[in-house]
Amino acid sequence: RQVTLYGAGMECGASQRGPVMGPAALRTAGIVETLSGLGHMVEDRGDLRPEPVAGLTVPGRARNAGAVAGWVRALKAGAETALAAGELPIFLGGDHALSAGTVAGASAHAAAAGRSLFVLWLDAHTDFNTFATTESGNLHGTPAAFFCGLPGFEPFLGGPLETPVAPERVTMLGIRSVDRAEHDLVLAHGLRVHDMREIDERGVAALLAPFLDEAAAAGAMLHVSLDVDFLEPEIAPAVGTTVPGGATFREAHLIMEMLHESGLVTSMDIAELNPFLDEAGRTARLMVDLAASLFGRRVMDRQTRSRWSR
Ligand code: DIR
Ligand code: MN
Ligand code: MN
Ligand code: MN
Repeated sequence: RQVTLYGAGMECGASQRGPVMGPAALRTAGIVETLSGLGHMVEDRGDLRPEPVAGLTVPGRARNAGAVAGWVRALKAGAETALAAGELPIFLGGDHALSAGTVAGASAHAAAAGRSLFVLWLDAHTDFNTFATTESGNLHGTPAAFFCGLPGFEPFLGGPLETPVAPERVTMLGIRSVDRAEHDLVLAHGLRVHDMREIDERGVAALLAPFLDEAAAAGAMLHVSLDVDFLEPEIAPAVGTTVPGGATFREAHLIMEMLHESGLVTSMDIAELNPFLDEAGRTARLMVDLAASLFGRRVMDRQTRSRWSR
């Protein structure tokens, strides 16, 4: 399958400047060469541009709603087009509001293809605020609520989302910062949220395995959305919203290796990289290395196919 890269250097959903440079940093860290070197056909399609959205005003605290809406519309269309063309698109962020567009596009494509969409959300945050609950006004805290079809997001598309993702098909790993109202919404909608405590106690493999088994049994598409702040800040400092106690290097790589062996991933986001906060590119390089694990890099060829082989 052709792997395609799309820059989505939005930062209007974030609190700090810098994510606009994320796509360039991932390219500089060698994402094209790394994935090509694993034997994939990789094509960098350059940067997407937001659609112009004029005169959009929203009640409440949300900041830059019009600018974010322009990106959401462009990314939804971009994801649908890429998937319809048989590509495996990777969206290079850019703040995490980008996933409102990419996941909406993936779910629209899945619905048209008669398949279900599963979403793996790797993040310190559940990003399940709405226009009504956001305390910060930063719309990167809302994309999961949007693509699960919660009410009040009409400004994003200029109407309702016609193909929401079923919340029970969303698994979140790495969670350790959730606002109060957001917490209640997540529980009410039945997402599978595994916080860091659960990772400590059970390990990432035990949490991820049943989700992948279910997605495989359903013949589903799988979108993976990776927020840099999923990771422990000591290994991934280049993000504006670090939270201590994140996933370790090996936990993150194990997830990527399992995803590769599942053969299920059909689209991906790498979100929230802020190169302005990086240390000599080490976070950008780590993100590229994680992508490499998802696309098949490993140390030893296994003698026996693991349960993740298909
Ligand atoms: C917080 C933080 N829940 C908010 N969210 C972040 O602003 O809604 N998401 N940082 O990445
Ligand atoms: Mn996020
Ligand atoms: Mn986050
Ligand atoms: Mn964020």
